Amino acid sequence: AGVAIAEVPKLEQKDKYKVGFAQTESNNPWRIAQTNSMKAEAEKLGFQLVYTDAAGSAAKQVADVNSMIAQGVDVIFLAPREEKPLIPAVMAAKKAGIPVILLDRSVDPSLAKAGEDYLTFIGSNFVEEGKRVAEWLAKNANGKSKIIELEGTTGSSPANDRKKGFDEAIKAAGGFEIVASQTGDFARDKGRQVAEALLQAHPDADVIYAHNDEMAIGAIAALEAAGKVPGKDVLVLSIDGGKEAVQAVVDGKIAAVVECNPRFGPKAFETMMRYAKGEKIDPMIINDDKFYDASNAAAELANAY
Ligand code: GYE
Repeated sequence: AGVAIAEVPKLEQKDKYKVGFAQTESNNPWRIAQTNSMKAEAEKLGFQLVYTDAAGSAAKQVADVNSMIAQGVDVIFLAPREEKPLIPAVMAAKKAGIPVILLDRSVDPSLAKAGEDYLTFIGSNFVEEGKRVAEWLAKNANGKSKIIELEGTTGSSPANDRKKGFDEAIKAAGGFEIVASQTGDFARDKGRQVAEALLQAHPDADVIYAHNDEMAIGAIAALEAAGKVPGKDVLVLSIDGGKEAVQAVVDGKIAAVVECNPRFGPKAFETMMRYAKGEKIDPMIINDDKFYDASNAAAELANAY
């Protein structure tokens, strides 16, 4: 075996940086809020931002990172679409001497390590998010027990971990059954279509757990089209906490949402500059997530992205 360099490339201290941000897709309000937050912070600091949008393709995202390397950026912020396919991009940046900071999604921990191959992961604890949804359900199910799970993008860290956290906690709670679990790719219309098919196959399902707001909103459309009343016949649960979903909680259509905050800009750039100063950076920087249900949604609506 060759000699692996167990160190993240250094970052020089400078007044102005050229920074890459490799976004994964822009098909939902969460992604747009994240991009806007990154752009606003770069502008505030007077840094040049090289922004790319992989449009839902891991292969394009790898190419985007390679192009940033060729353009000589100082640092790369990467929101890896899936855990495994983005490993070559992380390794290529390391080899080129460019530190990588993972934003909001992670890569396979057996293939790339924080503090060695990339600097750190900044984002939510997705296992915990799924667990919080399950624990809320266990307390507030009112006899409902047959769950349809709409998974996020296959192979992405939030889909893997939101499933793990929820499934384990719901099993531990006892009395529930996940009757179907299928991907809706974190997308509204895919979520609607998958929910429609699964509701036909499992007409007795009375809970829908969606790994993000977009699929939950799609599922609400599927329920209404099937003549069911969301919030009454079927409890809908979600993660993200964007305005539209928090409004749906106010309206009684979504029962509860765990927030996943997309406003990464300030923390992302602050972390990068602390690293340049020579500070030690934690391998994981975990965001605090709020929780919305009927008890606080109206009051929190104005704060939602
Ligand atoms: O929940 C979803 C987005 O990676 C945490 O990706 C993020 C997720 C978020 O497209 O809406």
